[in-house]
Amino acid sequence: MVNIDITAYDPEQVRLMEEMCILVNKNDQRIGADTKKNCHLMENINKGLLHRAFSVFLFDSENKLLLQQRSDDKITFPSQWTNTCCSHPLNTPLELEETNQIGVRRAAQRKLQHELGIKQEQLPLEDFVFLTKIHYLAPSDGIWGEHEIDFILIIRADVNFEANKNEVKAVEYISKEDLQKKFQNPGDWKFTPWFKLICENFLFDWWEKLDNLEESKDIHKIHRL
Ligand code: DMA
Ligand code: MN
Repeated sequence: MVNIDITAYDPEQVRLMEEMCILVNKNDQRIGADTKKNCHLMENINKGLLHRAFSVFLFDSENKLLLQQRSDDKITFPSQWTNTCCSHPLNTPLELEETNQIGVRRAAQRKLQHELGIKQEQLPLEDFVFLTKIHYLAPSDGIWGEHEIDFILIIRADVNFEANKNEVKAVEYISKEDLQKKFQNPGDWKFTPWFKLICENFLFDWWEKLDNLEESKDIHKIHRL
């Protein structure tokens, strides 16, 4: 494994790089665990290292999607605009539990609280709708990148939030039409690669069918993007 000095980054983000992510094979079967740091170094990714992740898309009662701009302190993909919340289930008994994706749901609840200050009571575990999984690889800046099996979770809720500035620089609710316009004309917005991939392949279709999400479920599939 490569050894990279990351002490010049934000100390809190450096601390979080010690979290233990879940290593998986291409079929999302657990094969071990490694630090968030090792999982996100391109040198390891290029050798095949793959981990489990999730992406939450939160829609309010007007069917607007809550977007976040990642903070400038994030080590991977800083300052980029993306979906409501993304992170990793950790290698702990509670977040490893696979029945009904319960471990991933717990991780989603934990990180929506951590990044956006949304109280867990506003996000019951059973309200997350698990749609499908996406396998993708995306470099960030040369040193860092992502290579994940990403569980897609949709939740519809009107929530109160208070962004954690170490994680999130800005938030914005956006309609489908306005997001489509933003893709045409991004101005100074840069989008994360996984958010772009999900938008290009799935999101606008799911958005049309928010009242019938059952139809959009493909829970045994891993889409390779
Ligand atoms: C990682 O997100 C997960 C995906 C789907 C890209 P992240 O970099 O925001 O993770 P964390 O919030 O744990 O730093
Ligand atoms: Mn990751």
